[in-house]
Amino acid sequence: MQNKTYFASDFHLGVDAHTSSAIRERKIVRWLNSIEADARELYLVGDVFDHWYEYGKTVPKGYVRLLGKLAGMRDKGIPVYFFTGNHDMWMFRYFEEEFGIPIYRHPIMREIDGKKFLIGHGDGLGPGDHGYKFIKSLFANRLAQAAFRWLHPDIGLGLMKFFSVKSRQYTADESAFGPPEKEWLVQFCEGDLMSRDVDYYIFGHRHLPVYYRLSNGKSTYINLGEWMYACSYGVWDGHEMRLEFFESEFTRVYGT
Ligand SMILES: [Mn+2]
Repeated sequence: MQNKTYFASDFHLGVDAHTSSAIRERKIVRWLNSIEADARELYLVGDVFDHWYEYGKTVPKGYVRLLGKLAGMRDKGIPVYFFTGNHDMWMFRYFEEEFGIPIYRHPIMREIDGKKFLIGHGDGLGPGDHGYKFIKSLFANRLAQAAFRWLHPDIGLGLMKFFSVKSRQYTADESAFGPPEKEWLVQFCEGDLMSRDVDYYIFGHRHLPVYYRLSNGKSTYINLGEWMYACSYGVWDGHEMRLEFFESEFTRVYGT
């Protein structure tokens, strides 16, 4: 029965980490094979690619196993939603046109089985993240995007890979889970709850699997973690939201 909603983020394909990008891509496809039978929807919540740029007539080499798998899921009628992260902001029309996968650049509200979900990559939200907010304003600039298009792709994508490593240094998104007042996304959720009602906040970007009960006692902030080490993902089964791990030796959940 297709009654589960799946969420994952931060695959960072294109960069080698604990596992190489090629091994990780195959693992992600195995995960998608394993969830396909009961998946009602799939949300890929940003930084799927470590760097990406779409030109008028061409896209970066590689990732064909993942793209083929996503195409197959879409052809079977499973909705897939894609969010840009800080590393793959320059995704444009290709996913919509080729796969029927919409791209979201900002958090969206979704009602699923009567519960309210706010879903987004989580970059640049909350009080901090200043270095990153500067890079984001540069990358979101239309003139910069248009100028970049005129570079030869070998040069342009090389530059992107360089900036992608820089961006990770600025965002320092792999530091340990701090006290709540230091966690920008916890702060964002607490502030956001003052003006509206949300049951689940689903974010990536933090690179730590987090399951954190917010101070109103009923809302939850979930961070999906990443796939360079933990291979964590979120699943909503109609009653509860869980964090799970796929073929992983790093199974720690923070904030609980
Ligand atoms: Mn990331």
